[in-house]
Amino acid sequence: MTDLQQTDPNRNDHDDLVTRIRQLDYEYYVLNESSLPDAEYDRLMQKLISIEAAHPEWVRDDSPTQRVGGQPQAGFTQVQHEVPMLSLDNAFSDEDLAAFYKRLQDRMNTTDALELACEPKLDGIAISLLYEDGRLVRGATRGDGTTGEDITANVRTIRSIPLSLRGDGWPKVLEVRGEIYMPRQGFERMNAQALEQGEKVFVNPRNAASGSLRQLDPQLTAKRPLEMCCYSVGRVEGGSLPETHYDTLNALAGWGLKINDESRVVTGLDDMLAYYQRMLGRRDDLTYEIDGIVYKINRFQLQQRLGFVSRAPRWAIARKFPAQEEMTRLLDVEFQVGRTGALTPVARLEPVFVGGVTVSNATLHNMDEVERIGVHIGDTVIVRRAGDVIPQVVRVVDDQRPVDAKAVELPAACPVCGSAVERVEGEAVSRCTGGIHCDAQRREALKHFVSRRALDIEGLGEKLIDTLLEKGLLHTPGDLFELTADQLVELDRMGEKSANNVINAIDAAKQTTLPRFLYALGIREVGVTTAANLAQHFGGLEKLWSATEETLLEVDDVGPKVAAHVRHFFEEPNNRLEIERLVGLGLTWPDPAPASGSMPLSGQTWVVTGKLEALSRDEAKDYLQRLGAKVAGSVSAKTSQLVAGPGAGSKLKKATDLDVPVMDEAAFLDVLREHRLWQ
Ligand code: 5U1
Repeated sequence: MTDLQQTDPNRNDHDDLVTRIRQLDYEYYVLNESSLPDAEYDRLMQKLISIEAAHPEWVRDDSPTQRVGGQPQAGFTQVQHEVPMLSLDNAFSDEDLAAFYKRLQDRMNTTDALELACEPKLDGIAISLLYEDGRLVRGATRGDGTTGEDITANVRTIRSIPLSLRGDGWPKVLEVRGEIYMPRQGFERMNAQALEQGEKVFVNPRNAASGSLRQLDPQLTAKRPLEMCCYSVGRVEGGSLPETHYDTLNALAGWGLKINDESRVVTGLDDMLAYYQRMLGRRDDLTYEIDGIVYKINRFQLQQRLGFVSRAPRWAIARKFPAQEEMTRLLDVEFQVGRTGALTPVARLEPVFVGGVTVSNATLHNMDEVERIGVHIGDTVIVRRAGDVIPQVVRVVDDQRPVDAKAVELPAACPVCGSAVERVEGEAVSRCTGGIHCDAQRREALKHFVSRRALDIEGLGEKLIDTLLEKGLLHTPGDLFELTADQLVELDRMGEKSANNVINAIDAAKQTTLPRFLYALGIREVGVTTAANLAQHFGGLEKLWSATEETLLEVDDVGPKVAAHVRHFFEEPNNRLEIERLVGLGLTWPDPAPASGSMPLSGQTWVVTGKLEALSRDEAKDYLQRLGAKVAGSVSAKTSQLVAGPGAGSKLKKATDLDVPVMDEAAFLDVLREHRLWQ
C-alpha cells in the first residue's frame, strides 16, 4: 500500500488515495459501516487536498475533493427526461391492493400466483442520476415527469451518490432513479438546532429534503444530512441489465449505488399483504420515513407487456400507510412546566386520527414557534405524528381562521407556582423562576430521577409520585430512600404486596452506575451520553464535583454551555447536600470502565437490528461505544456480532448467510451486565 506519510507524492500515490477515500465513503455512506475513526478519515482527506493543491493537473471531477462546487448558481436549468419519470397509482386499502392484483392476473390471463418485487416507499424527492461511461454527469428533479431541473451541483454533495460507478459491467449510459431523503435523526437534529437558535424549522423530513435540494448554493446543500436510495432505471444504452427488477437493484448495489435493504420478492397476494403488515409494524423503527409500500411486477418482460396508462405504469402500485399529517381544530393552548422550568405551549385539539392513533394534544415547542407558524386559538391546523416523536402542530390552514380566533399569549407568571416567567436573552424558551419550589419542576425532577434511563425504579410511576407529593411524603429524591412499606400501605389502592415491591425496587436501585446517577440528577443539558462521557472522563464523582469549567471542556461532547450548567449544579449547596444525603442513604456505584486503549470490545464491529424491549437502539449503541465497539448500520463479513430483536429482517438473514454470530436482547443485556453497565 502507498505510504501516505511520503512528502513528495507521485501520481500513483494520488490515485491510491482517491481509491481509498472512495472505498471509505462507500462503506460509510452506502453500507453504513465505518471502518476508520473520523479523525483518520479527515487526515486522509486533508492529505488528498494538499496533494491536489500541489498538482491541480491530477484533479478529476470525480475526486472526493470535488463534491462541493464553487460559486452559487443563478438558477436551475431545465432538463428533458428522454424516458418519462412515471408516477405511481395508489392503493388505500387491502381491497384496493387485491383489486390491483386481480387486474394484473386478468390482463395476463392467468390465475397463477404472480411474482412482485416490493419495498418501502420513501417519503422524499424523486431524482434522476445520469451516468455516462460510469461517471455522474447529471442529477435532475422529476419535475412534471418530462421536464425537470438540473441540480447536478447539489446531488454531487450527497455522499451516498457515487461520482463514479464501482466495478464493471455497467451500461455506457445508465440513468438511475430513486429518492433523495433526509433520515429522521438528521432531520430532528437539524430542527432541534434551528429551534434552539430561534430559526425556521422544517415541517417534515420531506420538506427539509426538498428545501435542501433547491439551494442555489451547493455549499448549503452539502451541510444537510441527505441520502439517496435508488429504485429503478431510466435510459440504458451500450449495455444490458438483468431480466428482473430485483436483480437490477442488486446490480445497482454492486455498482456502488444505495438500494433499500428491505427490498424483497414475494409471490401471491397473501405474501404482498403480509409484507405490508410487517413493514407497517416496523415503520417507526426505520431510520427514515416511509409512506407506504411499492409493489412492482418483477420481470421486465411482463412489465412491458402490461404497459402504462397516462403517467402511471399498470405493473406497479403504492399501497399507502395511514397519513402522518391530518387537519383538526386548535381548541386551546395551555402551558406545561418541565423539569428545568421551561414553559411549553401545548395545543389542545379536537381529537383526530393521525399516524395510527387518536391525538388530542400536540406540542407547539415554544413561543417563537407559535409566532413563526402564526397560530391562533380556533384555527384549523395540520397535526403531524411520525415515529416516536410527540405529535406537533406544524402549520395553520390558511383562510380558515374564525372571526373570534384568539392570539396565544405567554403567561407572565408560572401557571403552576405563580413565580415570574423569564426569557433568557438569545434563548427561545421561557422559564418559570420557581426552581425546586415549583411543584411542576419538583414533580418532573422526581419522575426523571426514577425513570428508566436514570435510577430505573420499577413500580414508581407518575401516579404514585403525584400521590406521594400530595401527601407530603416526598420532596426531594433522598426522601424516596426513607419511605417505608407502612407509609405506602396507607395510600389508596396500595396493598401490602405492592408496597413491599415498591420498597424493594427502591432498595435495589441503590446499586447503580455513575452514568445513571449523573443522568438522574437532572443537570441541564446532561443527557445519557454526556453523563456517560463525564463519568468515563473523571472516573468518579469527587473529581467531577470539583472540576473547573476548563477541565469540563476536555470531555467529549461538552461545550461551554454544558460545562457551565455542570459547574453551576455542583456549586449549588443544596445539590451538594442532596448528593451527600443520597450517598449516606446507601447509593453506590462501581468505578466506570477504563477510558480507552484496551476497551472490552475494541476492534469489534457490532450491528443492532429489530425491536429491543429494555432499551432503545440508540441506548444499545451508546453502551457498545462505551465498551469500545464500532457500531455499523449494516451487516457484512466484517461484522463481529449482530444483536437481533423481534422483527429483525434482512440484517438477520444476511448475518446467518455470512455466519456472523447473532445474539438476542437477553444475551446482549448479559454482556452489558458483565461489564457492569446493566443490572
Ligand atoms: N420505492 C419506490 N418508490 N418509487 C416511486 N419505487 C418506486 N417506483 C416509482 C416511484 C415513482 O416509479 C416506478 C414506477 C418506476
